[in-house]
Amino acid sequence: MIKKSDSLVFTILLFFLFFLSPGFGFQDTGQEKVELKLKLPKPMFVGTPRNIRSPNLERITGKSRPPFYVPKGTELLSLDKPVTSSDTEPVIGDLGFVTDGEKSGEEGYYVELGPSVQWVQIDLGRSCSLNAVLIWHYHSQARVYRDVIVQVSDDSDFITDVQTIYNNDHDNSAGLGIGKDKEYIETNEGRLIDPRGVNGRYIRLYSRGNTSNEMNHYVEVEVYGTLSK
Ligand SMILES: [Ca+2]
Ligand SMILES: [Ca+2]
Repeated sequence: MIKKSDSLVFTILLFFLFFLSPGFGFQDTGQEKVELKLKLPKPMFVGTPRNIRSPNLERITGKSRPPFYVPKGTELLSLDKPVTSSDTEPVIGDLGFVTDGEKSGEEGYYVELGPSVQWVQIDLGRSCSLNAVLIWHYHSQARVYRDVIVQVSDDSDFITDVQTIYNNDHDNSAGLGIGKDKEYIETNEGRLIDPRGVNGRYIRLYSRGNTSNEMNHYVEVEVYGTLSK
């Protein structure tokens, strides 16, 4: 004979088996995640730089970035997409370098914009749900770019509906508001920003010089996501 307490235990067990079964998606939002596969350029320097001083710099671990997971179906959206900039006549290189897929740290692969606050902007062509943004400013030398701010909008002028997905301007020297993110040293890994699925057609990236000089540079920016429904 089955006791009442036994059947209760059985019911609880069934309950957990159902909710924890694969595919139910109880532990997240039901969206299957896969590792984001990246093609990294070869490193241009080795070792951990120790001579860089900056008040908002993240702790240097010397470790490589752990795998990053994105919703299944996420793809590279930015390749060869049009790029505009606050500096319409770059000092070196071409704005097209930002999305041409070339990420080498060698000479001839970066675009150089003028000093002070400058931005580049990528037009994805239509509104997308964004799952990862990777930035390589310049990785042939250990340096920190100032006031790295990344925004997403459906407005090409970034006046309305602007969402900030990264801001390491801790003292508001770029004038776009104080950010809580940390400054970091450029490497061949690029900087990975998690936009957490925000929607937008345009991505705008700001900077204000770097620890080596006053200029602003981009080797490549990659934007990963899915087309918005
Ligand atoms: Ca490039
Ligand atoms: Ca600042």
